[in-house]
Amino acid sequence: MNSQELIARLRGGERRALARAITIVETGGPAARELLAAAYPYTGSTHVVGITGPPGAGKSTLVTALAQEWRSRGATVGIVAVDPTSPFTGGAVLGDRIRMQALGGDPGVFIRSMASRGRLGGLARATADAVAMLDAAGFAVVLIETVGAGQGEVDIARTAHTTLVVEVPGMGDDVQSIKAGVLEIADVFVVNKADREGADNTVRQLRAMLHLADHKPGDWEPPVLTAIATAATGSPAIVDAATRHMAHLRDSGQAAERTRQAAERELAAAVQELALERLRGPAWEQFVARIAARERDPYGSAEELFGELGPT
Ligand SMILES: Nc1nc2c(ncn2[C@@H]2O[C@H](COP(=O)(O)OP(=O)(O)OP(=O)(O)O)[C@@H](O)[C@H]2O)c(=O)[nH]1
Ligand SMILES: [Mg+2]
Repeated sequence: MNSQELIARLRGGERRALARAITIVETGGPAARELLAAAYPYTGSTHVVGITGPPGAGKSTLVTALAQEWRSRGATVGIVAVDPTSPFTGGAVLGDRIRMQALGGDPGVFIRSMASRGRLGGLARATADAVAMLDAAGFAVVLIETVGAGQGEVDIARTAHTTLVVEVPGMGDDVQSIKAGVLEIADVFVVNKADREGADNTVRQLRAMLHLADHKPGDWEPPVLTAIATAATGSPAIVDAATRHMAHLRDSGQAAERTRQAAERELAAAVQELALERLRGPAWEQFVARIAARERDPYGSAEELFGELGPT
């Protein structure tokens, strides 16, 4: 089946075509590029929502509850669960399957787990490409679950229009530790496990922290909401906030600017991927060895490699 045909089937609602398309883009290479090119005209209408937070915060449970809330409003939902720690789709993912079981059998929901397979450009790239497939397939909302707040998650968050940062009560003084990185990417804070003691305190601390942050008039003010994901409590307010955030992005012109930035990142990544693929010829290892031995420098070597490509 060629790319055009696969995209046509995926757009026609064939789940197996969608699953196959995601596998292809996850693997990368020329086949992935061809597929992305065929899908590209049909992308750009999905609301992409990232959900991040520490291990065990209840992200998968919350994703399930939010997906149900969006479904009840008539929106179709794609879910991408990213596990950067596992080279395969391992144990955590199995747990997710169970957690997200409530969504099984709903044709308006598509769940996919992704793990790092050492693809060039990394997991963030593979995730963005998987999201593009769900986008082309017409899902109104795509939820991306990632653990923690490392650089990888920040990169993945850039794929999202709206980033929900999930915290849990009992952070205590640890509230300091979430400041870096997370504050910049959080559009909505969710204090999950609000059935536990200390939720009010965590909400207060987060609000105090946000109050100290730089803030210009007209900026989006990240709300701090509570949830009991296991009881689906708080989901309507969270979905409302995410929807309001997307409207804010559109009204303020930030959505267009983000689209431009994303386009530039995609172009830069494509150029990098293509350049590496073309230049990793027979001479590559020799260059590597000579650079390692300090006989050559990386920049001069790169220029020579590009020169060997000849004029195009
Ligand atoms: N008490 C309580 N437990 C919850 C709540 N939400 C989730 N849990 C429980 O917390 C545990 C972890 O939930 P997950 O949804 O797997 O958390 P996660 O953040 O996806 O975990 P990882 O993906 O492994 O990082 C499970 O046992 C859930 O049942 C909540 O609101 N209250
Ligand atoms: Mg999870």
